[in-house]
Amino acid sequence: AEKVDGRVAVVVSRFNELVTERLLEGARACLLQHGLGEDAIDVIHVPGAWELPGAAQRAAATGRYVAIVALGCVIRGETPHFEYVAGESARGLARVMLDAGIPVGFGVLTTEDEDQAMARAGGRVGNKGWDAALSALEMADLYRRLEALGAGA
Ligand code: INI
Repeated sequence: AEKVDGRVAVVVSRFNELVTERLLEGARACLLQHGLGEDAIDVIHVPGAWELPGAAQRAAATGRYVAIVALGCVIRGETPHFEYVAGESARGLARVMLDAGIPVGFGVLTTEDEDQAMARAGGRVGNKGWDAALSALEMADLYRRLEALGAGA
């Protein structure tokens, strides 16, 4: 299991809030179960998935976090600009991850309808918020070990 010392920011969008609050529950449960204290988890809300990269970038720039978890839900059925919102959210988050050099767990659902979204937010297909948090922890641990290698430890 991963050993992570440090703080984690969970950036979560309010659009499709019924879904994203469940993703948040999953992510928080995962972080707590892996030994992070309540006080080591900062939850940052933004309006929609479009806003996730900007908030993640600012959070990373504080230097306060060993990892970021981004949570959102873009549903195709409800928006013709699905491709733009979902695509730019993913692209922006990938860029933050590489520019800032800290892991960004990707927990942005992109589905055809609300049923598929709910199934992945604590329903029959699991909770992608949990999965994104777990991946972020694994990567934070990996970065820490690689850094120790570089330092000759
Ligand atoms: N934001 C989402 O997170 N999910 C969506 O499905 C969505 N739709 O349907 O448009 C959405 N749009 C809002 C967008 O993320 C921004 O908040 C908005 O464009 C203001 O910048």
